[in-house]
Amino acid sequence: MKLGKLTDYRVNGQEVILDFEGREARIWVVTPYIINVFCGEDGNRPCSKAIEGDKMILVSPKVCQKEDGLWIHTGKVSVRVSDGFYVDFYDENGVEVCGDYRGERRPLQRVSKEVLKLLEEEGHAAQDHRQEHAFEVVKKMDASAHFYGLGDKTGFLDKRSYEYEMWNTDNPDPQVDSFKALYKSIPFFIALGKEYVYGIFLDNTFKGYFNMGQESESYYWFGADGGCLNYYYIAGESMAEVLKGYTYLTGTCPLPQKWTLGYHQSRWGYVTQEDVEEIASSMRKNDIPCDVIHFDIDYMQDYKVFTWNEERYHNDPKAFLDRLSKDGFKVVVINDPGVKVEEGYEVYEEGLHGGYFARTPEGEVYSNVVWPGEAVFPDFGNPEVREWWGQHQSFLLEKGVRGIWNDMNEPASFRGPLPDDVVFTDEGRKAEHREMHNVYGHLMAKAAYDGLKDLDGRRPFVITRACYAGSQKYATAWTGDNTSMWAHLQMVIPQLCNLGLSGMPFVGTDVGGFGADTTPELMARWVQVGCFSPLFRNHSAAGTRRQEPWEFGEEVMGIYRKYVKLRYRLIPYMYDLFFEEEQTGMPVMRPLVLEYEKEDAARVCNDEFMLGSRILVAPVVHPGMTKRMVYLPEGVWYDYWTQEQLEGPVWFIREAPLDCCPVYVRAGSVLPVMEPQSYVGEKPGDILYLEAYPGEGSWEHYLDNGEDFAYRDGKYHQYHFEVKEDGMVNGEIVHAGYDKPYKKVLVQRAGEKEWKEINHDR
Ligand code: MIG
Repeated sequence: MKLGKLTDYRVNGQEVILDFEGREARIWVVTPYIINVFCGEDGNRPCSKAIEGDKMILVSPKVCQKEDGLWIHTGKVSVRVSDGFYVDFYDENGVEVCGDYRGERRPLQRVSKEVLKLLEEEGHAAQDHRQEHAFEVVKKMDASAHFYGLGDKTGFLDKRSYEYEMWNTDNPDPQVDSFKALYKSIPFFIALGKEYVYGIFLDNTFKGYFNMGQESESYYWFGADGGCLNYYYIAGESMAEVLKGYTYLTGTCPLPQKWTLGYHQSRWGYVTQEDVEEIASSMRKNDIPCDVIHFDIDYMQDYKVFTWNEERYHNDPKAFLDRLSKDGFKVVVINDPGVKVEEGYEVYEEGLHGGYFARTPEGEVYSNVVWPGEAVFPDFGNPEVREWWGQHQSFLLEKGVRGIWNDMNEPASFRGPLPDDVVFTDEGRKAEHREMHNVYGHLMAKAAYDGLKDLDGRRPFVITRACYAGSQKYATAWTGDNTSMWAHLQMVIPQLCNLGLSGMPFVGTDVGGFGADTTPELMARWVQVGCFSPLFRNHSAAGTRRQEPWEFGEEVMGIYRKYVKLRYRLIPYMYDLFFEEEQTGMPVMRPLVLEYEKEDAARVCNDEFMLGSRILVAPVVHPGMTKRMVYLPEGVWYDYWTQEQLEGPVWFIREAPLDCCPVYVRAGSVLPVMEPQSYVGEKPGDILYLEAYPGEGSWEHYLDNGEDFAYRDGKYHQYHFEVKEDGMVNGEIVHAGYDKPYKKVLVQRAGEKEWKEINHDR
C-alpha cells in the first residue's frame, strides 16, 4: 500500500498516529512482541472477530524521528516507518527481520497477446494483468524463507512458492495442490528463515490473497478485496514463541471433554435406529474401542434443523440415546445453518418474526437452496441471533445429544453462491456478505459453543467445517470432504500440522476418506495416521464403499483394532498435550520443524510428524510400500515397537509391513498411558501407568474429571515426573485439587515387562 510522504506524527499512549500527506495510518504497540499496522478509511479498527478482550500489555515505546524514518522501539522489537508507508521490523539487536519490499513488482505477463486471445476463444481462463485489491503489503523474501500456517490449505507443509486465497469454499472436487482455498480462512503465517522467525496475522475478513513467492523470488505479498489494512507482526525467538503470541491474541482451544479424544465412527447414511444399533454392537463385538457415533443429516425430518425424524427411531430417540449411553456411546449430531422455508415450521417462523435472517439489499429475506430445499440463512453476526440459535440446541440436548457438528457453514449453497451484497449484521451495524462470509462459520460455532455451555455446563463439543482465525476458542474442526485416495492420506500430515501452526490444535480429517471408495490397504494405512490425529473420526459419503473397520476382512480389522487400541492407550498423554495447549498454544500434532526448527530436514518434512514433544510418527503413506525412509532429528530415540535405541540426526530404512506404523519415542520420556478399555471411563482409572524411556527428562501430567469447568477453579491434580539415565522415575504432586487422584503409580521401563510401583507423594 503506497501512501505519500510522512509529514507528521503524534503519540497517543501505545499508538503512533502517522500522517502521510493527509492519509492517516497507525502503528500500535500491543505488547513488546506484537505490533499492529493499520490503515483504514476513518481511522477506526473494525471489531475483530478473532481477538476478544483487551490484549494490550503496558509498554512505554520509545519513538524517535531519524533521517531514515520514524523509529518505534518496544525493547524487543524496533519498527521503522518511512515515506510511502514502508514498515520494517528489526529485532532487539538491530537486525532487520521483516522488511517491506521497495523494488518493482514483476509483470504478470505469462503468454503473448496472440496466445492469450487463442486461450480465451477456447474458453480457458488466462490472465495477463494483475487483479486490483483494496490493498497489498509486499515484503522482502530471502532464499532461506519457509512459510507455514495459513490455516487449512492443500499441498505441502512449506507454503513458499504457492499462492492462496482466503474465501471459505465448499468445492466437492478432489482437493489438489492447485486449489487456492478450502473451507477455512485463517490469515496467519509463520516465516522461518536461516536466522529469523516471525509471524504475520492479517485481521481482515474480506476475500484475501497470500502470494508466498509464487510471483517472485524476491518478495511475497498479501492483500484483501476490502476493509482495512490491519495486520499484526508477531516476534519471538522460536516458532513456538511466535505461535504463543498468535494464540495470545486469538485464544487457545479450551480443554475438551476426555471422551472426545476417543474413536468416532461416522457415515452419511446411518438412517435408522437399526443402522446405528448395528454399528454400536459391531464395535463392541469386534473389540474396537469407540466412544462416539455421529448422526449425519439423515436423522432430521426433511433436513429441517432442530427436528428429528422420530419414526425412524421408534418414536423415542431419547430412549435409544440413553441406551447407547449406558454402553459408553456418545452421540454427536449434524446441524446445518440453512433453515427450511416452510410456513408453520417453528424455527423458520421465529426467525422470520425476529428478523433473524440475512436479507437482500432491497430488504427481502434472502433464500437459496441447501439440503432442506429453499432455505434462509441465520444472521450470526447479530448477538441476538446467536443467542436464539444457541438456545435451540436444547432440543438436541434433551434427547441426549453430547456434541454438535456444524456443516455447510461457509455458507455453502446449491443455487450458486450467495451474492456479495446480501446484508448481514456485524454486531451493531450492517455488513455485506463480502465482509461476513469468512466469519459465518466462526460465528455459528460461537453460537453453538455459547449455547451448549449455557445449557449443559460441560465443556461444549462443537465440530465445525468453516473457520476464521480464533475459531479454536469454540470448536474442533475437520477438514471437510477429502477423497479416499493416497494423495489425500499424504496430505493429512501437512494439512493438520499447518492447522496446528495456525492456532487450531483440535483437528482431524475423515479417516479413510470421504468421497470415492477406499481400499483395504489405504484403510489400514489411514488408521495408522488417524489414530494420532487430535480428532479421530472415520467418516464417509453416502454411496461410497462402506468404511467401518470390519468391512475389509480380518487382517485389516486386526490392524484397525491395534491402532485404535494404541490411540486409547495414549489418551492420558494426549490429554496432557491439550492441557499444555490451552496454556501455551502449542499444538497437539506438530510438524518436526516446530520442535527442531534449526534442522534443514525438519523444515520441509511432509511425511513424518510429532505427537507432542515426545513421540515421532513416520507412517507409510504410499501404496505397496513395506519399508520406508525415516528421519530422526537430533537426540536419542527409542523405536516404540522394538525398543531399539537410535541416535539422531539420522536417516535410515525401517521395515514397515502393512501392520506396522513406525513410531519413535525420545529418550527421557515418561508417557502416561491408559489400560485397555472399550470407551473412555469404562475402567475406573485409579491407577496411573507410566512408560519410561531412559534419559534425562520430565513430564507434567494432568488429571481432572474430564468433563466440566471445575478445573478452572483449581479442581485438578498436576503431577511432575522426572526420569533419569537409568530409567528411574520420581514423581511429585505439584497441584492437588482433584478429589479422585490416583491410588497408585506404576512404571514400566522401556524394554521391560514388569510394572513397578513408585512413590509419588509431595
Ligand atoms: O453437501 O451432510 O462435509 O461430512 O457427510 C454435503 C452430508 C453435505 C458435507 C460434509 C460431510 C457430510 C455431508 N455434507
